[in-house]
Amino acid sequence: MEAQTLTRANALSLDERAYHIRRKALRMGQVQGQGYIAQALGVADVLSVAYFHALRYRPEDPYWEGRDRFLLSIGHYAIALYAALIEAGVIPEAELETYGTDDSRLPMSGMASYTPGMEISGGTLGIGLGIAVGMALGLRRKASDRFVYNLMSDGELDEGPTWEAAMSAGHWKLGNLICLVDVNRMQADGVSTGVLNFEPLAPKWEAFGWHVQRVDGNDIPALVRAFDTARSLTAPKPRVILCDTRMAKGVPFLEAREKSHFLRVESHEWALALAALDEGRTA
Ligand SMILES: Cc1ncc(C[n+]2csc(CCOP(=O)(O)OP(=O)(O)O)c2C)c(N)n1
Ligand SMILES: [Mg+2]
Repeated sequence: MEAQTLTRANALSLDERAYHIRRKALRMGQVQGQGYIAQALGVADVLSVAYFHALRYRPEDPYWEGRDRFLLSIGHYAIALYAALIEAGVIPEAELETYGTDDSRLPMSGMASYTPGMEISGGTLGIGLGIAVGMALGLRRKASDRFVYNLMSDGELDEGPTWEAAMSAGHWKLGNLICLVDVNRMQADGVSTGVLNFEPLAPKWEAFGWHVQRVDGNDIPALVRAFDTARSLTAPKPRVILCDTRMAKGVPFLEAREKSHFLRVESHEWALALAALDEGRTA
């Protein structure tokens, strides 16, 4: 089954997967007319490398015990993960059209009980890493060789429980835990470092006992190298990949929007957004 996952990954390039993830996120945004679209476009390359290079999973059996766990600590990024799960074949493509509507399995905030492949429920920021630490400890006790990935945002660096969890992971030397931080430098109230300066970021994680890498989160080859390093390292310590991403990456007129946390897009602009994405792809 792992071989099947690899075959799927090889069928299309990671660039193409990221492009498909962006297109699907835009389509879901269009269904609602608004949403956390800039985050989805920004983190699409990270998700492409996660789901089509690194993670072990069975699309037809999302709760397979042998899967790597992928936790979405940031419930509002659900649109991004849905796009990746649809691209990965975990969720049927047609469900994309139900995004955020009544009775949909794809609510606007990530809910574990609604959606296959959604490991935890989101909404309250700052708790994903603590859950990931617990899962990593549990897998270690079962002598499992699977990884727990936790995708979190830079806004969550303002939350105290993040650092309690980070300290615990260092204390327990959780080599099976890989944290991905989407450093898009933005949060609801404005520029992240203006709200609460978290820099210098790498030394903070290092001081908590983590192996730290900082990469351009929109550079797929760099992400592949970082994931490979995180997975192959023998040092008994948790690993964090700080991913510097650009919000709305791939759609320049949305990249230029200042209020990027929750984008409202006019009905005529969706076609323009898709055209801009396609143009960037062929350029
Ligand atoms: C504990 C908690 N506090 C506040 C909020 C409200 N909130 C929702 S999204 C958000 C911004 C958090 O920053 P980040 O995730 O970096 O924002 P983005 O990059 O998506 O703009 C906030 C404060 C929340 N969901 N949970
Ligand atoms: Mg942010």
